[in-house]
Amino acid sequence: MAGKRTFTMIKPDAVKAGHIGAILEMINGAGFRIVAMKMTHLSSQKAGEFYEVHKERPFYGELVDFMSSGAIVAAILEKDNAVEDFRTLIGATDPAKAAPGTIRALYAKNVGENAVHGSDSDDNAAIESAFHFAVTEMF
Ligand code: 3AN
Repeated sequence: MAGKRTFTMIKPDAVKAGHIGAILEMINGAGFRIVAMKMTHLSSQKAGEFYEVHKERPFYGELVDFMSSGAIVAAILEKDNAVEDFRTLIGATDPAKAAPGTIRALYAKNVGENAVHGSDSDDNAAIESAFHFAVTEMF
């Protein structure tokens, strides 16, 4: 059964460009409830741990540098079919291929600096949520 929660980050490019409000508006408008949220700055060590699964990919170093280059907004979102519906809302990894009207089509710069993260499975949503939030920070 599809889960009810997913995890997202508004990435440093979108935070720097002033898109936090517009992106949260789209998230709420699509019917997601915010369960947890914080603005924070990942150290390169923390960013490296978060993206450990991509360690062997050629862009890993670039990704870790980018994700630790400025503040992010981390959040847990709730909705039926959360993981899949959120990936539809954000669009393809490469904004040039993202469907019109998706968050990445509107706000991402390129495949690396792509405005938002969205978990790719229920298991990863739970792991990523626990990475950023204590149970007492989830409402
Ligand atoms: P998604 O975020 O859509 O699940 P993944 O899991 O393939 O995409 O990649 C994780 C992150 O790695 C992306 N959000 C993006 O920031 C970065 N990334 C993916 N592909 C590339 C690439 N070809 N060059 C640079 N960065 C990339």
